[in-house]
Amino acid sequence: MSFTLPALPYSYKDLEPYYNEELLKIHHTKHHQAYTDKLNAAAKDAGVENKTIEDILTNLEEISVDKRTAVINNGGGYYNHTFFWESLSPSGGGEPKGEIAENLKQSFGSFESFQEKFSAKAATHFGSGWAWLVLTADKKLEIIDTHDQVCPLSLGVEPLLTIDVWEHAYYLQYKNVRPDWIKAFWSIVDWDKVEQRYLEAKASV
Ligand code: MN3
Repeated sequence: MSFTLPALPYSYKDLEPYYNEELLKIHHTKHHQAYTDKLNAAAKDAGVENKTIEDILTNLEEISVDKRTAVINNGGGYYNHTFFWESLSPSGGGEPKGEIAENLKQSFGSFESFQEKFSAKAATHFGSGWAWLVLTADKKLEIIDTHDQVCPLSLGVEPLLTIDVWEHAYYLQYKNVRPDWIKAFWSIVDWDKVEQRYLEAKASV
C-alpha cells in the first residue's frame, strides 16, 4: 500500500482571485507531491506503511526515535495539506452557520473576535508552520499554531480549520506580505466543512 497525492476538490483556477492558479498548482503538484513521495519512503522505513495517516500521526510514539522525525515532517506535510485543501472552497467565505457558529461566539465573544485572534496567531507565527482551530479532548475550541509540519492529531486535539503560513504557501502571489494572504484566506474558507468536522469531533469519544 502507498500514499498517493489526493486530487483537489476544485480546479486550479477556482480559488482565484484569492489564491491564484500558478500558486495552487505548484503548491499541490510540487510541494504536496514531494511530501507524499517522502512519506512513502519514511513510512516504509519505519514499518508503518500499512497504517492510515491518521493512525500514524496519532501514535507517533510507536515509531522508533531515529525514524520519527521523517514521519512527523512528511506525514504531517501529507496530512496537513490534504486537510488544508479540504478547508477551502470556491463558494466559501462569509460567516459560519450552525453549531460551530454558536460555539465560536460563545468561546471567543463574536465571530469577528475569533477571526482577529486566528489571524493574529497566523500572522505572528515565527517561521514555517500552520495556524489551526481545534477541538480539545475536553471539547473546547482553541486556536493554536504548530511549527513546520507538526499535526494537531499528534498533540491529542482534533483539527477543524487551518491556514498554511509557510512562505511557499503565499510568496508567489503575496510576496512577503503574509497578512494579505491571511485576509484573502477568509474569502475561501469552507464553513460547511468546518461545521461537519466539528460535529464529528464533538461526537467522538
Ligand atoms: Mn504548504
